[in-house]
Amino acid sequence: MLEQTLVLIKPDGLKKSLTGNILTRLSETKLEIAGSKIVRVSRELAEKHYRHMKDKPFFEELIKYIMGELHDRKKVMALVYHGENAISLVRKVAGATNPELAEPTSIRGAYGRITTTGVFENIIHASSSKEEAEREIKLWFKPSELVYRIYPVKTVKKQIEELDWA
Ligand code: FUP
Repeated sequence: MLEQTLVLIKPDGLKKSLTGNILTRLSETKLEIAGSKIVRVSRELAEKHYRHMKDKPFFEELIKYIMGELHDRKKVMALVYHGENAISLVRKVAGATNPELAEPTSIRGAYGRITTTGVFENIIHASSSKEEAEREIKLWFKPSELVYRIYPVKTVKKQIEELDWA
């Protein structure tokens, strides 16, 4: 089934200079990258992304983690991978959520850790289901930022102020 999935290389992945290694591992899936960018994560975006974790005791730490406040590296790399069975292929290379239980050669198994406060610093995010992938891709990307789109789009007229080169 043709799918797209959201991958985030989290602030610890960037701080540890693992971007290249992670992209190499993800290329084993033979999926195509449909979009990519570096994002400074606002609290609003972080809370929307992790809305399903809202009641967890570690929610605040999780928000600080994805915003880069635990690593003094306030950015993530966001990517959309595109292709057949993209969601499960990327989840397999990513490994289990808990880096201690993740297969040692998976990205999380190889590079993740659990902090003394109990947060899983698991290096990357990968969408967990078709529904979550659609919600997350629409949250992180505009249609114009993707070279392949699998969700319907519409044209809207917007009058917005934006930065341009001076
Ligand atoms: P995943 O889909 O693998 O990202 O996992 P979840 O959506 O269940 O969890 C989201 C994030 O919460 C994980 F990336 C790490 C963090 N987490 C913890 O820190 N401790 C836990 O016990 C569970 C999740």
